[in-house]
Amino acid sequence: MGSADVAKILEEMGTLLEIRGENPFRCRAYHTAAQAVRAVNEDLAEMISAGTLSQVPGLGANMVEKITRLVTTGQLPAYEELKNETPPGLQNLMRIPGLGPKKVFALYKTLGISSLDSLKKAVESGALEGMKGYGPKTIPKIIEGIAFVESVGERILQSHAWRLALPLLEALRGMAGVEQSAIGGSLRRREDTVGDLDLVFAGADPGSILEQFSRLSVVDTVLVLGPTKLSFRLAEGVQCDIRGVAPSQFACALNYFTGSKAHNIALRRRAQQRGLKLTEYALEGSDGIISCPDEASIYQALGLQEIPPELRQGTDEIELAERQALPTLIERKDLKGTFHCHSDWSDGANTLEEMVEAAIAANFSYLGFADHSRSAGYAGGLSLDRVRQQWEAIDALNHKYAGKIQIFKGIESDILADGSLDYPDDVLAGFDYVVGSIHSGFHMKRAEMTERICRALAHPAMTMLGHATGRLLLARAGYEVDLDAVIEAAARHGRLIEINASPHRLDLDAEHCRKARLRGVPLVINPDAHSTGELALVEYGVAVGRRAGLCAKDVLNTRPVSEVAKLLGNRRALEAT
Ligand code: DGT
Ligand code: CA
Ligand code: CA
Ligand code: ZN
Repeated sequence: MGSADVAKILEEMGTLLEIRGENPFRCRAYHTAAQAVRAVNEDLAEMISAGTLSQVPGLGANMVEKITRLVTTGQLPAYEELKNETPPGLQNLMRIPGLGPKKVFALYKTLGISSLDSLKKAVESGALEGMKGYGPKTIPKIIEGIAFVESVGERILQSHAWRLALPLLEALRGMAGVEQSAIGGSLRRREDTVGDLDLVFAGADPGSILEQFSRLSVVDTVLVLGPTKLSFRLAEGVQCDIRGVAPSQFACALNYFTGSKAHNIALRRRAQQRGLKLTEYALEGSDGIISCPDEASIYQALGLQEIPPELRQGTDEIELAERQALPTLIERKDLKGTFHCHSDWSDGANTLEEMVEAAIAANFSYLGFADHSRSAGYAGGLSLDRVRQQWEAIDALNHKYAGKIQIFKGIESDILADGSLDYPDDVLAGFDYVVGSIHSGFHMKRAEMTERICRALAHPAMTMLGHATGRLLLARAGYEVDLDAVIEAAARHGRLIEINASPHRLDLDAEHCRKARLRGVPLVINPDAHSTGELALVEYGVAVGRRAGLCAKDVLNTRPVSEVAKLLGNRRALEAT
């Protein structure tokens, strides 16, 4: 178990204790420990064997013991107990934006509210009115929040789905008789969120393999077990469907269970038009089954270019594939650097130099820092003095790392309520680039919010718009904004728009990335990294770009450092005139 997983469990334990109204000091100890673990750069297992874990600031003996147990055994009974003892309804209430653990505990204690349903009833009966912290402004937000949680259902983040699905694929591959296997469904199409996991395999006797699999300890509840299908729930509730077919059927089965449903329907129709029949098991012609050893041969038999899973959306992909006109989609290895990264100068966990080293290891030839600006007090936003000190620190690093990597001086400037940026113009002009983001005042009217962002885009110092809607997937809807107008403003002023690759955001979304590309607005894939490990998140931004049909040339940070430096330099030269 890596430090990110350990930190997540400690964090969750702190929250569960808070929901239960435990001693605040005890709760805080877990949150502090989670933060400390997140900032650790070394391998936890190595630290444990070297006995150095207790030297990490913020970790008491009790925590060291718990972490050791987690890392060495992968389990922690105290955590399992806590989860089992906390009513799932209370944990569900936490998903409502604005309801933190303390509020959930108060609702439970004073009104006995322990589920979404009972909260809904309490709101409807007016029981919340008059309760501390629930004024006429808060209650409508709670109602909105309940509706949001209901609409989200049981979906999980793509990043979460990979963490669950890869070990299952490993387990499947480890079973005797499995000849081929793959992940399918929305996860293979790299959708932002995933409803359930889908795995496909081929073997001579799929039924007995499925039966064997159903007895593994990861399988919490079996829902369906048959000769070609196993459906089950994992302990945390997520559903997984596994299909098993004969080896000659693998490509058609994988294709079918990759979907999307709309793509499948369009592909079947195309087969019919050509006098063929495509099913989840085979492609058949009038003379019998057409052998398809892989997906490429299915598409080829239908007169199509092979369509990458990310584009299988049932929109224009078949028409493009017919004309051999599919875009050559961007790949992770096309990225040569990135721009929206935080360091411990604001709310990041790592030093500038640690981030630089990690960027070199990630094969980047440039790295831009965009720590928070001064209005973001909660996130350690940089004062004017700190900005200047950071520039000096970056100059020194550029000197030290010359020839290895170029470091750019950026800032993530809050877009203030009136659409202005966070520092005087002469300071803004000193940055190599400015990422403008909204971090406060989310509850504006649509027209007002659109005007606010468009004003920021018009500011001469502005380079790129950060996380365009402020959404947090499965947790918070974005603010109301007319993105078409924002894209138009970006085009008019020559600005860029970020694809924020944090798996919680993925904002701009694929649909609007398409629009931005058509309007000639370059996109930038940014990890919004708050630690060295999070540089790897760019992968999720690449997935969004691929679903939007972006090629390398549509994304600024596929350009080499010389070109990027020139572009940023020209921008500043233009402003000077
Ligand atoms: P999800 O799980 O909601 O994130 O989305 P998917 O796409 O993974 O959907 P899922 O798990 O229900 O089904 C996996 C694939 O199986 C789906 O993408 C296409 C195929 N499939 C499922 N039901 C149908 C159907 O009724 N018709 C057709 N043509 N294909 C289907
Ligand atoms: Ca699925
Ligand atoms: Ca499924
Ligand atoms: Zn940021």
